[in-house]
Amino acid sequence: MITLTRTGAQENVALVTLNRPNALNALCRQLMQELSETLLKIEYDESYRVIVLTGNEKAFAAGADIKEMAKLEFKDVFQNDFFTNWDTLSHITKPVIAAVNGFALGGGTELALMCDIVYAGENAVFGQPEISIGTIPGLGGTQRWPRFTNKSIAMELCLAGDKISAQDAKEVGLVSKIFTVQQLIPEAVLLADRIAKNSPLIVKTVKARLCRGSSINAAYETSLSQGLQTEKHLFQSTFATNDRLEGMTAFAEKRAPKWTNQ
Ligand code: CO8
Repeated sequence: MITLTRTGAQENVALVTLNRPNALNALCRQLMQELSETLLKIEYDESYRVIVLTGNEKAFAAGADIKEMAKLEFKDVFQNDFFTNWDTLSHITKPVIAAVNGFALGGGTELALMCDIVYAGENAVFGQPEISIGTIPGLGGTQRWPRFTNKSIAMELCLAGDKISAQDAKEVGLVSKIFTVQQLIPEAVLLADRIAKNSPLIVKTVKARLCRGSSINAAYETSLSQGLQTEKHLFQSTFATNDRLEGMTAFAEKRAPKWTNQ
């Protein structure tokens, strides 16, 4: 249900494809287990620098598998923790770009919200329709939407279950760029290439939860003053790396930097 393809100009981009087309990539337990395993494999393989997460042209993911969930009782989701590992994506320290064509609903939108950058195809549809099936977002939707946008938009999405277009998603700040359906993945891979040519160590400092600190992610998880302090400490810490010295020296010497990841 998950395909992993090595791609990019330097063959260091992991293209992870949700591959359950008959159910519009609905997120069933097996798919999420395979996704979690694939992401962890990429996380610990140094030859991968950046991840692009995508689906197919009709669906990124139409949400959690409603047919599978319909049978569950409280004890299954609480005591037996049916949804274990469903949030692995949010713990990955390598940059993740979502390339969203088609439906990204419920858990599909929430996967996109967990990614660092969201590119959308012009046919993309986002939304939190859980309310219409008698439940609420469970993979972070009620928490991340207010941080990405504002209370009013978050409430509208989660209370009415409205679907929004790629253009709307760009206007509210979830999506950074929109492309044609065909151009979406090539453009996401080009972006991944631009990220991958930087020092992995410094990329990690921008993105990752190093000792629970991070730079951009801190903006979503702390107050402004704590976030500014985290940024300052991480900025200072780059001066303990060779890659910071190399990057600045290479600029002054008008040459490309040679990263050693140290
Ligand atoms: N679950 C299971 N099957 C699905 C799902 C789904 N979410 N979405 C689509 N499918 C299946 C359909 O049942 C259909 O199967 P079949 O051919 O066997 O009948 C097939 O995919 C094609 O779907 P449609 O015929 O419905 O295609 P349409 O183009 O007519 O409609 C829609 C596309 C609008 C996307 C429609 O399928 C739809 O509304 N899907 C459900 C969307 C939804 O409500 N998603 C939210 C689910 S709840 C959720 O995500 C909560 C996440 C919280 C997780 C918590 C973890 C801790």
